[in-house]
This record gives sequence, C-alpha cells and structure tokens, in this order.
Amino acid sequence: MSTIISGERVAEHNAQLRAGLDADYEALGGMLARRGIDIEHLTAAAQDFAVAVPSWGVGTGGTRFARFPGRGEPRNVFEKMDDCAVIHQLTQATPGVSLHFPWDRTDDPKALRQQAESHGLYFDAVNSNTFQDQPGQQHSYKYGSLTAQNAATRAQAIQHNIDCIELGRTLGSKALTVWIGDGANFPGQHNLRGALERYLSSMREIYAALPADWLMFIEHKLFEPAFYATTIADWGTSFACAQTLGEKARCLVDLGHHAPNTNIEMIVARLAQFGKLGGFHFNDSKYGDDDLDSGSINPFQLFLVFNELADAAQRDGAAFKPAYMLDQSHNVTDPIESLMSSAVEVQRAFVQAQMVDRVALRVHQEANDALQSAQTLKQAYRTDVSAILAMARVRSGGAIDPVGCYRASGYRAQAAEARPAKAGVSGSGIV
Ligand code: AFD
Ligand code: MN
Ligand code: MN
Repeated sequence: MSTIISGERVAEHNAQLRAGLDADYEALGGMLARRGIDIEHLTAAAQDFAVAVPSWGVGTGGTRFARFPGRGEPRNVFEKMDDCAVIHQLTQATPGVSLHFPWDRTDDPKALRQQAESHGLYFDAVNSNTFQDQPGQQHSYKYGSLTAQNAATRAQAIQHNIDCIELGRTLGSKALTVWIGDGANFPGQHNLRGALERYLSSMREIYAALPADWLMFIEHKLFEPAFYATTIADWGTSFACAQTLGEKARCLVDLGHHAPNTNIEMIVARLAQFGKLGGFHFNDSKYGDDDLDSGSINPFQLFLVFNELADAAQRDGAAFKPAYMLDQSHNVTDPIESLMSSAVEVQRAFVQAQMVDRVALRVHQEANDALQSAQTLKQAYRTDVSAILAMARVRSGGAIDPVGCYRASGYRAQAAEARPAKAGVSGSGIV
C-alpha cells in the first residue's frame, strides 16, 4: 500500500512519544482491570472502528456570507483523495470516503478507484445533489427537486440520483444518501401533503434503480434552505418514508439537523428498535446546522448516542451495522486537522460506550435507582481513553499524535506549492 507521508517519518514521530504512551497505557490498563475491564479488548475494538470522511470536508467550507479558502486546497476529486489518504494514514480510523456528485464527477472512475485502493481506501455512500443548479442544467431546482411541481424537473432530479447509483456502482459504493433542500418559505406556498406525495413518488423510482445489495439513506434536516416547511424535516417523516419505500430504505441521522436540545440519542434508539437506522453524519452544533467538529461542543451527547448504539449492538448482534460518516464544514481550521481530530472524537465516544457496565446499569434501572444509573454512564464517560486510541493507532500503523505528526510532515506547505489556486475551482461545495 502506498502512503503519502513517509513511513519513516511516522515511525520517528511515534518513537518520540512511545515511552510516554506505554506508561499511560499500563496505568489505564491497571485501573480498568480493577473494574473488571480488559484494556486489550477495548484496544482491539478501537482498531476495528471506522468512520467515513466526506470528500467535501477536505476543502474549506463556507457560511452563507463568505468562504475563505485555505492554502493548498484540493482542486479535484483525485487531490481530495490524497488528503483523505493522509487522514486515514495517521488516524487509521477513516478507510471510507463518501463522494458527492456532481462535485466529484470524473471521466475516469476506474483511475479513481485504483487511486483509492492504492491508499487502502474504499467508497462509502454516494451523495446526490439536487439542492443547487449546475451549469447548463435544463430545469432549475429553485422551487424544489424531487418534490418540484414541474414533472420535468422531478424527472431530472430522479435521473441524477440514478446516475449517482451508476457511478457509485463502478466505484464499489453500496449506498446512496439523499438529502434535498426542498420545502416552502411561506405558509400556503406548498400543499404540505402534496409535496410529500411527490417526494415519495420520485423516491420510488430511485429505489427501483437500487442494486440488490444497496441501501438508500434518507437524510432529514429541520430547516434551511426552506425556512417555513422543509419536506423531510424530521425523523418521523424520514421513518414514514423509509417504511413506505421498503427494506432497503433507512434513515440517516445528521447530528446537526435537529432543533437545539433535541434528545438525539432517543431518536437513535427509536430508529434502531424498528430496524431503520441507516447511518450517521457526525458533527456538532450549538445553534442549528453549524457543522462544527464532532465532539467540540457536546461530547456527552455523542457518548450518549454511542451508548444507544452499544445497546442496540448487544440486542441485535452483527445484523446491526449503521454507516458512520462525518459531515462537517471547516471555516477556521485546516480541514485535514479537523477531520482527524473528529474521527478520533467519534472513536473515543465509541470506546467509552463499550466500557459502560451494562449489567450494573440494568440492575440500577430495575431498582429505579436513577442516580446510580446516571453514575454508571458517567463512570464510562469520565474515563480518559486517549491511551487506548493512541495504542490502537500505533498498532495499526498510524500516528500516536495525528495532528502533531501531520504538522511536522509539512504536508500542507507541499500541497500549497503543488496546488496553486485556480480561479473558480474549489475543492469544497456548500455544506
Ligand atoms: C447539506 C446538508 C446535509 C448534507 C450535505 C451534503 O445540510 O448535511 O449531508 O449538504 O449533501 O449541508
Ligand atoms: Mn449531512
Ligand atoms: Mn447539514
């Protein structure tokens, strides 16, 4: 497998930090042993953990007001894949890449697949884009896409999704994520029920084009760009649509797509209970769809989500396999650094949730001991598992300190030289 940052450089970096890591790992192992937990079991679980990176995340994102591009941003999908390869090389936690069409369209999908494979990467769900117009497009999505009043506009949006499936097939993807911005900005602008009927009829056509081993993820979002009534605004609508469409349709939970203070872990539990939890877009937010780095604002919520996932995995076994993806917009950080840190934060919540004493939790719940139930969760959440994550990385060939190693490698400065900004070409879409 080819690596972008030289293996010697990573080894050199790790050598400097190894003694400290070994000491921390041993101390943590001793502490966990006293709680009846085998640290090796957790480290192995951390090594198996994977979260996909969105191709659009390696470019600087934007707000509605402006985009301030960074140095050396990728200008096409091949350069994006190089950045994704660096993220995976150092974290060993992000082997999947989620592409977005037409932003990532290439005339040479074979070369793209080869490039991915040479870096040990594969393609996760592909994303369609009917929330903005592309140059030369016949029908505008200004008034909607899959729900548009105009049948020809709907047909165009349906065909785009079918094209995405076709492209994804050549790349080895196994799922299509559909997020639409459709909705109304004024009361009365839409017949609320009619819009959802048109959505379902469009989605049925897309569903019919899914290969047998594919899934379709329906991504809901509370608001924006439709500020009065978003057609697929909540998990209830998403769930009803997934049920109506069939077995291959599942719900995708983007953490930012809910009203502040929504109990997202309960949504996760509900979807898991009814076999409709397709996957996640991890990010964090303070207000709305902020797309901030995972775990940067509310790491406890992330832990509680993973606590539900651990519970579902215990109940449902290997059949329970939601797709994990990041979906963030990086405005003030180096996107590679943000994605590496976020992957580690998601992995951290996953490992902490594995540590919850589920037997004790059940006993406390059955005894109506609310305080001890909460303390059981907190005990896992308060445990610093950084040494487990670092050990998992180093054993898999990654870096003990991914951001430190990345900075020392000079990758960004080299990218800035190799990728002079081209007018009108951006590595990022609007997220
Ligand atoms: C938009 C949506 C959503 C989606 C992303 C990529 O809010 O999060 O996943 O675009 O399609 O930002
Ligand atoms: Mn999303
Ligand atoms: Mn979003």
